[in-house]
Amino acid sequence: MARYSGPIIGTLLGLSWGLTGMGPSRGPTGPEPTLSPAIDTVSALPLNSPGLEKRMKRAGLKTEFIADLLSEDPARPKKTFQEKAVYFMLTQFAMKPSYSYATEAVALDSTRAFLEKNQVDLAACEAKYGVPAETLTSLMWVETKLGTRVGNYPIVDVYLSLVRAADPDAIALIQEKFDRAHEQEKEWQGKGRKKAHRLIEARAKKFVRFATEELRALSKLEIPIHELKGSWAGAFGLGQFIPSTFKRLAKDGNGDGRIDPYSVADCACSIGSFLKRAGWGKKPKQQKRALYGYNQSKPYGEAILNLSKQLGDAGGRAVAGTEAK
Ligand SMILES: [Ca+2]
Repeated sequence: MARYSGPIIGTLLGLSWGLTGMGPSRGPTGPEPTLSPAIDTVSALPLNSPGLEKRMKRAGLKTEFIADLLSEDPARPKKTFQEKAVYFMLTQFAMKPSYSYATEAVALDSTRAFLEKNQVDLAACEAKYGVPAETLTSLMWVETKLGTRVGNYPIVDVYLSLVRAADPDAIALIQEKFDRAHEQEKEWQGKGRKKAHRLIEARAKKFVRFATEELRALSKLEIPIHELKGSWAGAFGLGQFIPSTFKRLAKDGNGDGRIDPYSVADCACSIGSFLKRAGWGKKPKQQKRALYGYNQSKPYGEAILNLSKQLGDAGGRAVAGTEAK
């Protein structure tokens, strides 16, 4: 998931992640965590609450935008508390993500076919940002299996739910579900349970600022946000950008005048641009660091670089943009 970690958002997020077990790594959409039967897809908790509105006002979101977010337009799907998404976000400290699917045989076949089909667009992004087409493709595979798993969570609801999650009833609900989901694990009994409860509450409070900033970014996007779907972590499109990152860094790769999160050309160039800004270069160290900027997980970066290598990005191949001119 692409999150801009430069000076502005970096200050906003970087400092706020200081809590134990609260790293910004959230894993891509691909492998949704195993869902405990304790978590309800349709939550018993209503989305709207006085606290939700108060927090959005305090964050300085425009009154009309808040009203639009909370309005029940019969033409749109009903807004609901995204219990699964909130559960995953607040209990991520107990998850063990796996990227093993990145090296499945199907990964090579699918990415090879994708590379061939999109070679013109990918080559253009490679030339512009110096990130090999194979790496751009590998990243899109790991993030969304090349757009076949972009997530089905309503993005606006995910962020509203995260703001709502700071209410005591929401915190208590997630803590109770956590206990039920982990009742067989020794690690999460006794002191472990208390620690988990503390972390859940701390994360719920910390995420308010993040979520209101993402709602603000959504208000500025030139795409229909109420129809936008994505991951439980609030990321969308082929490259799984969160709204603020999309707003700042997404590119119009095919020059049609709009930035489409589902266009291969736009997305590949957006990823290339992100990685270039994050310090992408020819050295493995630079590449790992740039990928870590995209998603703060070492196995994630390794999975992408391994797949890219298997696709023949051939470390030594001259890559435009990183060569001395
Ligand atoms: Ca475009």
